[in-house]
Amino acid sequence: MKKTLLIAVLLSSALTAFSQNPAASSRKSGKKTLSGNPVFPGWYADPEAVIFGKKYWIYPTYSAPYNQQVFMDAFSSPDLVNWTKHPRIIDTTAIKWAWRAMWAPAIVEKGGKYYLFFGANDIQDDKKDVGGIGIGVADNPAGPFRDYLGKPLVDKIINGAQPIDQYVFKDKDGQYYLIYGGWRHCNIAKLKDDFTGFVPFEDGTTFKEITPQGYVEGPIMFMRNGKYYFMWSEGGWTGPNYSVAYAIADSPFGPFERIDKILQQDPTVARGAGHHSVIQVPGKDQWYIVYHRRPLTETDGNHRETCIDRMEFDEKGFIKPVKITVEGVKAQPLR
Ligand code: FUB
Repeated sequence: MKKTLLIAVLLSSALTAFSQNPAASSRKSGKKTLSGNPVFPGWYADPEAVIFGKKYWIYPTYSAPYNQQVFMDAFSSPDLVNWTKHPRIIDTTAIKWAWRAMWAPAIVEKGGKYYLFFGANDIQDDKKDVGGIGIGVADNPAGPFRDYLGKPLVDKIINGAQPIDQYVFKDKDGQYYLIYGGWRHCNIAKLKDDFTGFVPFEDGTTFKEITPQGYVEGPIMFMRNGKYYFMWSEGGWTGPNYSVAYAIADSPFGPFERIDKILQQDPTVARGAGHHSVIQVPGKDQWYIVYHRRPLTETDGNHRETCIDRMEFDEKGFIKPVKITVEGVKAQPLR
């Protein structure tokens, strides 16, 4: 082969390899086409991901020592790749009874208002400690959120569940449920229409325990093809083995039988992958898992970062094990 031809062949194959590497071509064009993981800088855990209008939003816990957890930031994105920080959407100056450990936000929009459910104070003894699950309300997803009730919505330890790690699930009939609980117990309760309290179930009880085997904390629920998917975190959140497992049922009350673990550490990528939420691209069977994990170089329990990866189902509807990545996900603008 002539020298010039050889150079041309080598150049062309190098260019092909470059264009097939999204991270490299993204860097070259200056336009980010992959989110990368973490998707934004800083120590942020327990991410609640939602779609409001044409934007993705993530509401995480500010991951720091408990006494410094006196506010929450939020992040919005048009495409999962480019994120804007909205600082201090809520803080304890607006919530008189909350003073530390503001954790695990869960947000819903209803009637043009945004309701941000959060845990505060990490109560250990409901006879002595004030705190539990509260609600902030705002006219805008970026806040500022003010105290909706002036007191916690749940301030007792019921069925053994610490009042933390709330998730608000809207059923197909429009009914909203609060699903929550730490200390290896999970409860479900029917929310009143205006979220000011609960409606008892027909048997007279208000809180039903739906704890599956292995459950520790961080519950979420969603529907796909008429089935109720219940997911939760297992293991200790400060350690490497924190992870996510799931169950499927025909009702939001279960029974939920643990199927498998689908998110966990990868010793070549990160440790302690857990406490997640999921988002579905509207109108498509395309899903993302939004979770926190700890960089391999970090051992401090609070050093948790928010990441996004694809979540896929097999033909029977089971969730496939998630591959956690450094490159994250491709741009997915909302239409
Ligand atoms: O971020 C504080 C706590 O860590 C959460 O409430 C738990 O679920 C764990 O992620």
